[in-house]
Amino acid sequence: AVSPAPDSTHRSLTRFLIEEQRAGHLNPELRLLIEVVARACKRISVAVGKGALGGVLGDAVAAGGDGASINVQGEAQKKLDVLSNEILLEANAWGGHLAGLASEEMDHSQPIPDAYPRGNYLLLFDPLDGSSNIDVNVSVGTIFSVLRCPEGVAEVGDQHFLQAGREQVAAGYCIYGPSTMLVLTLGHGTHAFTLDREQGSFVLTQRAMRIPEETREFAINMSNQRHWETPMQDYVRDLLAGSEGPRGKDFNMRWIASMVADVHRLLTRGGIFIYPWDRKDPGKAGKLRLMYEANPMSMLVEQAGGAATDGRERLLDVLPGQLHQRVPVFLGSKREVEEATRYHVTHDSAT
Ligand code: P6P
Repeated sequence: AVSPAPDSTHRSLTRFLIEEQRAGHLNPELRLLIEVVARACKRISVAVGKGALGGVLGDAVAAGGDGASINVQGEAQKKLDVLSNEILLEANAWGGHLAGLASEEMDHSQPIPDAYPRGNYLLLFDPLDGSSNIDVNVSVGTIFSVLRCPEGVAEVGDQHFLQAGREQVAAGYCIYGPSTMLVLTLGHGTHAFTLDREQGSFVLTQRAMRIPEETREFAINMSNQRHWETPMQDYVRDLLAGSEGPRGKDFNMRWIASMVADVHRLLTRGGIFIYPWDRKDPGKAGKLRLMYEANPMSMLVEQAGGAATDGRERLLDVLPGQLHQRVPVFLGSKREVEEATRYHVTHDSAT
């Protein structure tokens, strides 16, 4: 029998990472980090998949037992938020590949405990993004970002994480949907792996994802429309005018309100995802967090041929001022992101 051509065999994540290491795209320490995060995501997938049968739905209870537990974002934590955070912390403590971790669910970053060896990387994550969708059985996900720890740091603190998104050495998410998929970039393309539950391993199912440069699909929460700034109002007005307006084509809208699911859709078939600044919370620059939501998603999108801005400048060039800062997000099909950004830049230069 003729053996299958080398590329016809499904590659496991491990084989893919070995080949990337051989290509010089990552070193053994970073490979271990990615494999540990992927293994933690498999455990989160099992917990999420149990739903009501796992006894982990609903709000986490505050330590004192009275009322819901509230995180640093001021949001009620779900039991699965806390569980997912613990799974990622425990999985990454002993490996020796990290100098510290930061999470949406933790007020401050944490150095690796003294009991374990320390490595050269910093891991940031949103352990379970979109968790308000858990209770209504909608896809949610884990988002992660990897930075290098600056040289000669004895004890990692928040300030060591404050690097622009262009400094990321790897980024990815795991989406817990009808299938569980890990989408990953090491700076050489964006690649998708599907969890084979029988083997318990991620299998490469899409190498080098490409986002179409044009799109007819936008994702935004329209209920905030009256709170947007003028260029945002103008841009969406023209989208809604469709073929009868200046854009000359009709658009469709999707909003899952789970960033991982909305971004996975546009990575797969194109689209633009927007969470703009709004005057509902004028003190906050939008709702999404720069370090562990916008930056990793922007790297994945750019590596797939898309674009990402904060409405004015490239998102990966935004210099962070604090760990949990928020940022307006425009990302997806390159031409559409450029068009939405043009409305903002033109408006600014005219005022
Ligand atoms: P809204 C989920 O809570 C999240 O952080 C993102 O996953 C999602 O894109 C956004 O907020 C949804 O926000 O205001 O539409 O509920």
